[in-house]
Amino acid sequence: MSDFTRRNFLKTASLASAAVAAAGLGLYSGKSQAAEFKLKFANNMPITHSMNVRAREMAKAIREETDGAVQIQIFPSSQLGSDTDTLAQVRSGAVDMFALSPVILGTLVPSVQISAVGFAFKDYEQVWSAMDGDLGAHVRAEIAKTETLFAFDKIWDNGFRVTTTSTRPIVTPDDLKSMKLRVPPSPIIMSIFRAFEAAPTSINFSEVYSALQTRIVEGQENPLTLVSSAKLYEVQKYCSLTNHVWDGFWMLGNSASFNRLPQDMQAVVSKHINAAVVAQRDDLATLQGTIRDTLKEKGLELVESPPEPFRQRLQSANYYGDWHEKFGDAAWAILEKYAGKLA
Ligand code: X2X
Repeated sequence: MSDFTRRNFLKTASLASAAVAAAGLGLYSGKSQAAEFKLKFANNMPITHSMNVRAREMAKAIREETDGAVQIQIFPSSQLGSDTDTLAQVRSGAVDMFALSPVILGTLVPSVQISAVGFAFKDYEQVWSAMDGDLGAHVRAEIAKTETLFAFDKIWDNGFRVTTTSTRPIVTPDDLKSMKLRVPPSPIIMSIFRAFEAAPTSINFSEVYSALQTRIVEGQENPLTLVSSAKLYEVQKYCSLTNHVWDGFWMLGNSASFNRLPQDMQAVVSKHINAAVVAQRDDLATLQGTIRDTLKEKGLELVESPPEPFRQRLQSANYYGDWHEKFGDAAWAILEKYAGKLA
């Protein structure tokens, strides 16, 4: 008998006579038991994205290890609403878990955007040391201050954001001038493209494909792996390797929903979530090897955009100075501990 089955048995036994408890044993043991706890997990990624592939494995492992007591239902592709809507739902508890990028969570908790400062992280070694280290811990503490939300330990990978367009390639910052670009509902992403004097407009990811298709905007910016899995290559021509911001997805939980679970079940859920995230990071790392060829085969024209002129433009627009002031000296020092001096 597993711990969870045993506990259910004891619970039953304390409520009823021994004879009823004995019958109850048959009811509670085995995997056919009805879920005691159903948790809704929402995200904006396509069903084929590594996040959702690993989330399905994670849900299965959690169901098995809790003998069916905890059931996680996955809602990919913004099925429950746009990111803005779903953020409201996870705050109210209508959704129990939500994978959300720090750049969008910044509309609620501005300080979490610190991981998305432009051209801060040079590579994944810096990213994971920061996010699994003190920078991640700082941000999770900020999220916990909301009291309604918390973040699990590990952040899913989205990737380094690049810029796709249908009208012209982006090689230097000047190419962005007045360009109608979709950005997520995100203060920090909005600000970087304002510094480049583009014409950024906030659109939720669920609307991006159609906004590009109908040419409401000329371009958008997202990691190569997502340009591929969301098939944005079908409605874009150029892909400029700007790599301006690293992005991930915090696995947010509604605190009250999670606290309803007994502590041992909480531990099982956290363990499998963190394991799924680590595996998903590896999946995207493996994909990096072939993603450029995949996108070229789909007809995208890949363009190099050397970072230095972009970084200089941010310096002269006082982008680093402004964000340093907003995040504060202490948080900025944590970022620079991993990313090196930024200004
Ligand atoms: O909306 C986006 O661009 C995405 C999918 O990258 C985020 O969730 C920030």
